[in-house]
Amino acid sequence: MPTTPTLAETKQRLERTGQQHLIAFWETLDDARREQLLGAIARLPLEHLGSMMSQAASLSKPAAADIRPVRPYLRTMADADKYRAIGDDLVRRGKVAAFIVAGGQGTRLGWKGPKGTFPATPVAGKPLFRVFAEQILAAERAYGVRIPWFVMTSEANHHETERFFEDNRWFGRPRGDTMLFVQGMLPSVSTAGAVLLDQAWEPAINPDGHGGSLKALRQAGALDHMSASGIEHLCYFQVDNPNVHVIDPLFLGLHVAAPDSSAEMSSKSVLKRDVTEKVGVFVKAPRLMVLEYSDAPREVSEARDPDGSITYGEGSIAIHVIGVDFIRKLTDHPLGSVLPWHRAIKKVPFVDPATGTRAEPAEPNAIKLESFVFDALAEAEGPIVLRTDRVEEFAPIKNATGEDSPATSRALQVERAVRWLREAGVRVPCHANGQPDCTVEISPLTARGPEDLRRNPPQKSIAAGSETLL
Ligand code: UD2
Repeated sequence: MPTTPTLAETKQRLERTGQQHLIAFWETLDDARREQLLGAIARLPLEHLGSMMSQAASLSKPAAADIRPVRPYLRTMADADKYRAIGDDLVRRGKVAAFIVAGGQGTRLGWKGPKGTFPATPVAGKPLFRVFAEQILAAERAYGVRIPWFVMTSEANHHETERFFEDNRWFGRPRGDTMLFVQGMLPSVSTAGAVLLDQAWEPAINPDGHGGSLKALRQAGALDHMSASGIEHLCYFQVDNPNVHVIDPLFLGLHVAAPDSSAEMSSKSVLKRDVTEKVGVFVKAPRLMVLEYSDAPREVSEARDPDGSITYGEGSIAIHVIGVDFIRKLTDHPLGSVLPWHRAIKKVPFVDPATGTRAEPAEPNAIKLESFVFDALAEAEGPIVLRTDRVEEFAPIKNATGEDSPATSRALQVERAVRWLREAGVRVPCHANGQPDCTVEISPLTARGPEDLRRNPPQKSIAAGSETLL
């Protein structure tokens, strides 16, 4: 453990980097707070802030003329079975781990705890973390293998997340097969470049984005752990999507064996619902990238092919497979990773160093820097995209109401369950408008897809108006 720098050393560093105001209240602090402040300052990348901010400010967006559509693989492709078998083999040989990013603050949902503790499923109200854990457990049973699960949290939710896993006895999996680690934090900075103080003894900090997950994996020793246990590929997903197929053999098979893939990084897409849907899309410019909806010129976001289909329609659902060696390559960098910095201008409460009063700004006053994991695609050799089906794999919970809310997610979860049951020959009652006349939930431990239901049908029909948990 490195020792905390002394006050004299810290003063010199603050003077060198123009951040002296961070110790403006030194004389008013007790010993414990002083120690806390020196430790917090020691963790700030003050020497690099200027270059990070100017890099973020000059981040260029591709011009419309340089943007081309991508050609995704389709689940219905002719040799899907061949790739599925390759993926199955990879999982069976213990080459694969699951990786969730769960460090976000989940402010839009308005849920007080970590988002993974949110009750998400339509009948049992299972929390998101349980849904994912049961999927992993089901895959472990099906393949007869242990699948480690890496869980990235942030300083704001780590302890609560850990307690939740503990209270739930690690969801029936061996304790050592789930590894929780904390992502990095960065200072929130005024538009003039001064690090803000959240309290007189505490700089304002924010999580460094899901792109920070790569550096965090390395710093937590997770990459070494993976290499030592033979894990070569990580199935990356977000905390907000209960319909994700955490372990998908077709996706894994394409990632390692598609002719144009070099197994560094692969991504899943769904077709955009309409041109105005607010999702990032995969484009080539000329390298594969995710173009955020806010960055897309209108002639790109609204372009249509002669047959009426959306030209740039491959929406990103934030599901990737990432090679462990590729993460090592990306994180061989003095700042932890080669990913570019993005900036967001936000309202951040702060203590005014001149007056000592804490202000709640009415207007955005601060720059938060973060990096995005999908920017790694531009660094990858031969990244590929697999288009999947929206109902099958994308039921995000982001907002309290309206689009991408718990209600829309539950409806999609039911729609998928009904689809699986019908494919397996189970009769499902419906209303005159075709909507199912039942609420049904299929536990990942009951079936990982319609094939499991076909092999092992739970019942012949579902009762009208029922709430059924299978
Ligand atoms: C993300 C994508 C969007 C689309 C969508 C699909 C970005 C910028 N946009 O939008 O293009 O693919 O998802 O659902 O990513 N997280 C951390 N640490 C952080 C920040 C986020 O772990 O510092 C996690 C967070 O817990 C969540 C995920 O990353 O699991 C997505 O975060 P978000 O809610 O900020 O992204 P969103 O929904 O705006």
